[in-house]
Amino acid sequence: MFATSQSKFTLLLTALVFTLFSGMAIAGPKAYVGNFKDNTVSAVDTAAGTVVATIPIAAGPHGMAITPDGRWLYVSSDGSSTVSVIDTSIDRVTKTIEVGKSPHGVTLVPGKELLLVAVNGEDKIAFVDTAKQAVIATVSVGKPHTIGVSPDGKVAYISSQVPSHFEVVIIDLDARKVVRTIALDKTPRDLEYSSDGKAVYFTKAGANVIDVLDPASDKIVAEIPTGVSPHYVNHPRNTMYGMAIVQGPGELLLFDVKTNSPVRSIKVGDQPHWLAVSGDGKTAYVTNEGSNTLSVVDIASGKTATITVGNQPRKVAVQPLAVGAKVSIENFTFIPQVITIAADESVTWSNNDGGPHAVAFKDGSAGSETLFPGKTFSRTFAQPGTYEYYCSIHNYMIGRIVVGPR
Ligand SMILES: [Cu+2]
Repeated sequence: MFATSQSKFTLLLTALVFTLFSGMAIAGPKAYVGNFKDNTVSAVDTAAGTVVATIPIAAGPHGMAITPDGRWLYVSSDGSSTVSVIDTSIDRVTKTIEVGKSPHGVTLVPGKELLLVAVNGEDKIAFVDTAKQAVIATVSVGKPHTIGVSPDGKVAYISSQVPSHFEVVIIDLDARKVVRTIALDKTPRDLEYSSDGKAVYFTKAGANVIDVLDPASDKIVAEIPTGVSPHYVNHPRNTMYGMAIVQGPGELLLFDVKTNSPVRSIKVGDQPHWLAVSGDGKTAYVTNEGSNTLSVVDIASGKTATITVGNQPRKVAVQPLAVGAKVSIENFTFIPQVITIAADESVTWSNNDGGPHAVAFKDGSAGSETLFPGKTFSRTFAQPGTYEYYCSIHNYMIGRIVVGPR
């Protein structure tokens, strides 16, 4: 009798909790914006278009890099000597790493647990082991600003801003040695290695062009005309066009990466600074330092929307759409909340929490038994589609598997 009424009560409570939380939306990937004047980082939910957290950070948020799974964000502070590590599942700084005075650009090395930091104030590149969260090596480079790394993780190209000795410095990352330098006539600004590995792009102060360097020959093979004061430049992942931020006219310039010629200019805000592209390559997020906004640009149509962030927004990074097959259950949360896989791939959930959880699907298809701490559950998804799921013990814990074509 007692057992029955207790289980009835549990059922009722579960139904109530489910009703309360079933209206909760799954958040989109987040964009992170460093507000240079406020010493904060704004976390923007790109699905809702709203700032969902403002994270205090050491003075002068400068370079930003986000891990491919979208979990960890690294932010250097040029008014300080640290790189802050933000856990994006809680939007808080969980560690600060001492790297040396006035760190500028930060870049993750593909395929390695390695973050490179341009320590401008101490004329060196710091190699940060992201597992140990500590500097494990340094290589001397004069006044380094930004770092582009080849997709195979073997070489880094660095813009070096030593007065009247401007150059691009090339480091062999395995040997941890400077192997070549390329002399320049003007101060290099942003430098990026294209995601397809075919070009290194950079801009220079006082030159209204994008320099295109062929990493196979280390020769400058083209100069693409821009408006006044080009800054960020790259050919981001999953995009058809190369992209540059042109500060003078306040524009996002799209260029053809085969012919190295301009295609289209899209008006953004005042004094734009940087951009990041969504994981599907469809949307560009542009910081506008002069208008304290983030422009959200639909690349295909050129349509823009605006989100107000903090003061003097400079760098921006966007969580990629997490691709892969692993969901970690931590702190009553599925991390990442949304993942995309191809049909016939499987997903494994690991309970890394202190108590039991269980995976249940909204369509009623087979979920897991109760997963005690340390236990895992795997399921293969044969059919493309969107699979919403939740924890049958804590209904407010929700997630989504997006299964694409084979
Ligand atoms: Cu649970």
